[in-house]
Amino acid sequence: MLRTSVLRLVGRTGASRLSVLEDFGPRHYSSGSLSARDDARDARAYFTTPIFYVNAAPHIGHLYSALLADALCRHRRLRGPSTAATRFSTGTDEHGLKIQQAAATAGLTPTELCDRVSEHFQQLFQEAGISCTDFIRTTEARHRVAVQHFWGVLKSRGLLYKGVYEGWYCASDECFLPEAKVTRQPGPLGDSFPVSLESGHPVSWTKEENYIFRLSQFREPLQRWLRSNPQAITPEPFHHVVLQWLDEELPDLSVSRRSSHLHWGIPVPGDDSQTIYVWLDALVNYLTVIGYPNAEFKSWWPATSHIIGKDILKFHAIYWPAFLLGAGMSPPQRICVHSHWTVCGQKMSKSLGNVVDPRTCLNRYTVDGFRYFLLRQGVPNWDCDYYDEKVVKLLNSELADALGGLLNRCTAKIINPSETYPAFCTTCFPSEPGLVGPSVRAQAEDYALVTSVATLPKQVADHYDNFQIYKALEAVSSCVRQTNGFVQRHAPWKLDWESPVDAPWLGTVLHVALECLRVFGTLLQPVTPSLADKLLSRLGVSASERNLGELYFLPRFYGHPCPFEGRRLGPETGLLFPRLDQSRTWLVKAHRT
Ligand code: ME8
Repeated sequence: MLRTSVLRLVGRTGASRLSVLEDFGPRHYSSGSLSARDDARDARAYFTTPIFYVNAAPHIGHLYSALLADALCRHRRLRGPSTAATRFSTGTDEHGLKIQQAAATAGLTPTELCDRVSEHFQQLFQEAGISCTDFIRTTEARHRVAVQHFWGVLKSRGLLYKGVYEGWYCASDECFLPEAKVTRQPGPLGDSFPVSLESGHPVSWTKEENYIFRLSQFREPLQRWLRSNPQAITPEPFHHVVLQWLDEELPDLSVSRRSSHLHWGIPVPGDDSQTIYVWLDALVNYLTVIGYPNAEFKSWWPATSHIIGKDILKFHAIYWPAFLLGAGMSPPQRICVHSHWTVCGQKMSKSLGNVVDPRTCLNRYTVDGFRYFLLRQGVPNWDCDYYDEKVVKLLNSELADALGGLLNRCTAKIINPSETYPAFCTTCFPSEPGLVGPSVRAQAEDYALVTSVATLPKQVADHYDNFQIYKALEAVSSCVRQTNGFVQRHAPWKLDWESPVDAPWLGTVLHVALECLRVFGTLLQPVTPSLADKLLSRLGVSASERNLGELYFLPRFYGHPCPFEGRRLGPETGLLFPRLDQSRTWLVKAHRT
């Protein structure tokens, strides 16, 4: 009975996979806007970050996860009104042994600790411009209702039984470990103690009667789900890893702890002597947010993209889909996995004292600057090392010099005295390359620039769809460089507005460069919202002209009217991104080997 319903659900999930914008047809003419058909495809989207433990203050890794989700969500909203049905949740994971112990160590009640640290996360996310629609705390009453209901469903389907669990438990990671995943570490007095091979955190031997979930029944359904949804886990190497894990035996999973040992959690319904395992409790947050167990949750599930760090892949790619299948629901549509930020080549940890405080970074590098840095440098497939010189170098070169310099070159009074979007001259820059004539001024490289910028929005959308935001930013940055090359090649500062020969070409050079800047500003909105707003406002682009659906690059080149031509630029508001001072004291110095 169970098996039939599982198979049916897997089939349905396969059919409704998150689509990639594979078919990019221009709506009106050959520019790089996204088509309405693409927008309509997946009307609803629900993005989530992990909910973060409140045992310690947030660091740049937590902010990074939230930024990835934020950028994905903002990019989707920009695609047009039909994609506005977007939900984005984050929050704090407040139950479990880890929090119970951290509160005791800090001399606080668990509630005091949770309130305090959850507030830190909320403040950080607000400061960093995280546009979440929901912030969940697992200590909320609505969550308790959802978890206990979910538990009841698993129980009624015969998936929970009572048994004795004996083995290792790691409180820091809140997980059970087989003997093969435990090693011994030398202690300070020549003794040794058992630790998790993966995380290095201490483990302790546990033997108690718990409720056990029949996880072993789900090995094949999980394999089928992953094989028929090759994009369910992105990037691909993580998908592969999970399939490898599933090649091995999948033991049943203990999903409760004795309340005398773990009291800080949600009691098992009908059995107060047991507390629900914190990971089962935590994972259900994704359902609580969308209204579970009320039927309204069905309009958002399973249109979900979970953004997670690689450390919690097993919980999201094995336990969670198995729980969902067990409860008669579809697995999430997509799990987007990213690697970790290290500091000077080392894992960030309180005990090493190398935790980078994200609020200091936001103050130091500005909100947009630091958002840009993390999203431009963070690569999902590999760990990325943090140090301050890297931030300063990147932001000075890409935001201050390349982008800011380009804007300045095209809008400065000395070059653009009328402070307008000048006219584009089709004789100077005919749409057909290779034409010769006395007034033709465009060169082969200029046509290459037009092609690059025209196809940029689609390229960027593909990178977002493939969870490669850093590649989207790399592509924008490369086009910014190309545009600077274009301006440099034609040196508008050497052309004369008063000369009837120069003026049409001078206007055209500025028009093309401003059009490129308009595309860059529009595409940068998900990553650097304030900087993009400043840039687009300076160009005189109104709020209703900033969607990707309306992003038609250089329409005059394609023989269409341009609404910006002849328009006054917006007011001058100073440097787009002031250069950062190299001589500051560093928080984290470069690590040289
Ligand atoms: O695991 N680099 O919470 P957590 C990048 N409560 N990202 C990092 C990182 C780093 N160095 N360190 C942490 C938990 N992260 C559970 C989650 S979800 C139902 C429950 C990010 O506070 C990354 O997203 O330990 C990682 O998966 C998450 O924070 C772990 O946060």
